[in-house]
Amino acid sequence: MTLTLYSHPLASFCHKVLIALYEADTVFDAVTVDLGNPAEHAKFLDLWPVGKMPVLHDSARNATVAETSIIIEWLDRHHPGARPMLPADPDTRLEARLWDRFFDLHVHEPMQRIVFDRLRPEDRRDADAVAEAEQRLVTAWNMVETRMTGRTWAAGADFSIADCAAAPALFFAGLLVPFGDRPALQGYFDRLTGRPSCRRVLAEARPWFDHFPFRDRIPQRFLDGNGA
Ligand SMILES: N[C@@H](CCC(=O)N[C@@H](CS)C(=O)NCC(=O)O)C(=O)O
Repeated sequence: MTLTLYSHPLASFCHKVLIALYEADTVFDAVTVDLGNPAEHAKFLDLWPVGKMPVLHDSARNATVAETSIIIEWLDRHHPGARPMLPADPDTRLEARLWDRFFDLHVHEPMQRIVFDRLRPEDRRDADAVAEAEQRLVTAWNMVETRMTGRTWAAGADFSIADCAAAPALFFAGLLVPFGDRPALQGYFDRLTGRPSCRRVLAEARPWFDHFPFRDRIPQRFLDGNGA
């Protein structure tokens, strides 16, 4: 197999790349990496010393590709599938890149802060940092509500890299700071989680949900498979 993705079914940034792979119907080998296993962790650090998942190996070009946005661009360029994730029009492509960055930096990142804080022992938690991350998510929700009013996808008319970034970020962050009365954001989330690629990723994550510290907030439809 030319392509190997080193990832984990519960890891939200891995979901972003898996969605792109499933959208394109790209064939690849999936290697599940358990970062909690010291031997596997050490092996993964040899591949990408930063230690962040996912990482793609492309044996056809003898290339190790990291960072989700770069992996998706690499796939579009070297293994184009049924649907490109980077829009062809340069201005729309830039918009897609902007919203990809937005969802990674202003939704996914504060979500990770809150989750990592919860995984720490209680006496090492940082309530101020959590409150700040929650406030960033409120700001993000207001921005997405404005952006998605009258739109189907985040950039251009078609599903793109921006939507790959949005799906896992909204799924997990929405459990921490609810969307509230924001119909455009809620409608976008429902479209994303109804998409076959996203449903497949959530179905593969389901057996691992017990390891997520806010599992009790996951709506029942995602736990029993009706929403995913
Ligand atoms: N900017 C990176 C972020 C990747 C990332 O944060 N991955 C998480 C999993 S969702 C990870 O590997 N965490 C392990 C760790 O921090 O030790 C990307 O887009 O690929």
